[in-house]
Amino acid sequence: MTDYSIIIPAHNEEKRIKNTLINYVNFFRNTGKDFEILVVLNGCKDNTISIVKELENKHKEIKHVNFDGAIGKGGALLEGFKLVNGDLVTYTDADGATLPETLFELSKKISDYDGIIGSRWIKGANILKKQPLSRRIASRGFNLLVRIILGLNYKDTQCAAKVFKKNVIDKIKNKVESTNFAIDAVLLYHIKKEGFKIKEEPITWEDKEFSTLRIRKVIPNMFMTLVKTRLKK
Ligand SMILES: Nc1nc2c(ncn2[C@@H]2O[C@H](COP(=O)(O)OP(=O)(O)O)[C@@H](O)[C@H]2O)c(=O)[nH]1
Ligand SMILES: [Mg+2]
Repeated sequence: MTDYSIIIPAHNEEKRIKNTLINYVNFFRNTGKDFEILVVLNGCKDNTISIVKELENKHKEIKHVNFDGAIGKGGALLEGFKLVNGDLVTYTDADGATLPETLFELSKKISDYDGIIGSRWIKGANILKKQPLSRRIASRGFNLLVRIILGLNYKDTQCAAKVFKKNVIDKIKNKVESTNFAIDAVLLYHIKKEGFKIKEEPITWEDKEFSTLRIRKVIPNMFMTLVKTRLKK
């Protein structure tokens, strides 16, 4: 039995992923929980794959899958959901913005909820380093769109610190299509539609350099994804 599945989507992460994987393995070994870390890669043009393979050979908890197609962050998460077995299915970023202890503490608060999502925008959040101003503005704009288009009442759908019970993921994984950065909001939309209870909790978080997200490029796609998600029966 696996207690925790930790999915990490990764694209050109040679500068950030090694520390993150080592921190996660070391931390979770000390929790005494059974865990697996699944790195879902696609389209890497740098050294990420060999870095991940090397760590996979050293640490039995780390696995990876690699896809040729441009499946995006969303597609990577959806592929990851098909492959994991943990009682709790969690995901985070390769950049290490969410520390393993933060994800673990979050998961401990799940109790009767079906999922628990980390939030940088509710009272009590501890932001060690803020995102650049342009990203913070985009974040609030996107949050407004998520509220208007999807009717979700969360302050931060996009934070890479999510914990769900396995049955939640099993129920929705085949209903979700988004392959881009809007995946978080789309997942939460379907989860709400199924009547699951999700709690938003403040977390400790630190912005990291070398973001893979180019806002001007992705915002139109993310917007269209929200609209399509809402219009689909
Ligand atoms: N597999 C896969 N992962 C991706 C893709 N684009 C972004 N990611 C990963 O998604 C996560 C979020 O990206 P990140 O650069 O941290 O975005 P930010 O935190 O919003 O600035 C990181 O782990 C990225 O490596 C993609 O096209 N495919
Ligand atoms: Mg990130």
